[in-house]
Amino acid sequence: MISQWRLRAAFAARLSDMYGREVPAYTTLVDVSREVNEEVLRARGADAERLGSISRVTAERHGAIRVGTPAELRQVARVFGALGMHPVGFYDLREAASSAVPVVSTAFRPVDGDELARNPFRVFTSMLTPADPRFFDTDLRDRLETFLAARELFPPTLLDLADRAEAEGGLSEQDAEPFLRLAVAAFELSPEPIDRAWYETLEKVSAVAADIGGVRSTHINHLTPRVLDIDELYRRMTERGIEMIDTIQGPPACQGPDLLLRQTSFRALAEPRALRAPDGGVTSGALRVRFGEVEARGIAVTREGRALYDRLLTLVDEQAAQHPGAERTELARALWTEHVPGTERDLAAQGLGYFTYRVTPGRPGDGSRPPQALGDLLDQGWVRAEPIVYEDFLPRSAAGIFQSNLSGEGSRDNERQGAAYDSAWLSGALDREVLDPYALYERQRDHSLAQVARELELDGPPG
Ligand code: OOG
Ligand code: NI
Repeated sequence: MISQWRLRAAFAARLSDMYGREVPAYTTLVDVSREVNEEVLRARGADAERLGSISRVTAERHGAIRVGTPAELRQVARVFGALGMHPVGFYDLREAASSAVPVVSTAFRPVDGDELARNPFRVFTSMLTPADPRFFDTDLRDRLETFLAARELFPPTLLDLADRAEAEGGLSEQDAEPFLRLAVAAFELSPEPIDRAWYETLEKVSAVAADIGGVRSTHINHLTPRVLDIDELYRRMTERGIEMIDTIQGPPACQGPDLLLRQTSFRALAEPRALRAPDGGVTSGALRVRFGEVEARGIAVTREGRALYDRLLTLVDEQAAQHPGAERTELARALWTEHVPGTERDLAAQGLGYFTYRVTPGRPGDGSRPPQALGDLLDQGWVRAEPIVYEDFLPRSAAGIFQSNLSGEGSRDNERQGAAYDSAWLSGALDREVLDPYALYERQRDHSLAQVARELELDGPPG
């Protein structure tokens, strides 16, 4: 029996091989990431592995895919369910982006600490919103929904195998091979000619809508390795002549522990695609939709930590508007230095970051009883805190990544009321609960505190 995590690791590795063949610059990105990671490990030793072992980080990837309908999303959820990946978080990119990005999203990922440590592969998954009148009029919506209803993204054999893997916690060796082959193939770029007129109709509204609803299959949009020093990676990619987007999204580079998520990407490349003209003739064209992204992950923040992050982003926006000549990154760095604690200890003390706690091994016993308060346990060396890695995404960054790689702004009519979608709606559409990321981090922290209480025989978890 091949367990779910082995299937997940194999799927991620095969997808990465496939994407490297399709988009060779992605392979450069993976190579440079590995090079930077090895150097950081040499320079910083054990500290470099504070947010994940080097083997986890080296294998770590996230992918991004885009589908058209709730029915397609439910099928995707079955494929990822087979790999032990669950929907976590709701992202409304229609609101986060200024240009036309008519999608709502979630991320499929493992949720248990052990599973994340084995292989944290995650996929940011977006679904088109044809019902949103800000982007689609009734006629276009009808045509789009008819087009989407007629296509099949995942063959029934794949879905049957996926259901079996999910129900039984894995697959036999004999079933694993066809499952993996079909699953990877489902995300390969299709050679089937694209109806050019239809694609262009959608492109006028949104390049994302055309990428999703203009073709009869789906494909991986990008894959993202993890790097331990994203500023250094950005310099090296640029030195190699690969055109990167203008910025690194997320928190600025700062002294102190890494927080949340920093991401950047190289620009979408022109890929040859077969196009069918209205007269039926097929020509070779080029589309720019797929790219490579890289990310550095930091500590997961609490709701309060996240509110601080969002507040600082707004302040950066305001200051940048007041001082048009100023560098955004410099403004951000100054604000962060002023407002964000520079040590793990202060992050924990101010309730801004998530940590797990462990009893310090071999603490010399002087016979005294441990204190009950968490702060005292930490100060007196009874217990140590270890940061929890941020496993999710950031809507502003996601919108930035979408936008920086769009060919045009598209169009949206902000006078109209948008169609409402939220996490509960998405749970209903998926027929699976969309999990709350904060609840997952809290659960990890609370488990560790309960364990500390048991080991030190405290009166309940330390607070
Ligand atoms: C997804 C963009 C979001 C990220 O890392 O924030 C994303 C897409 O382009 O489909 O992948
Ligand atoms: Ni991404």
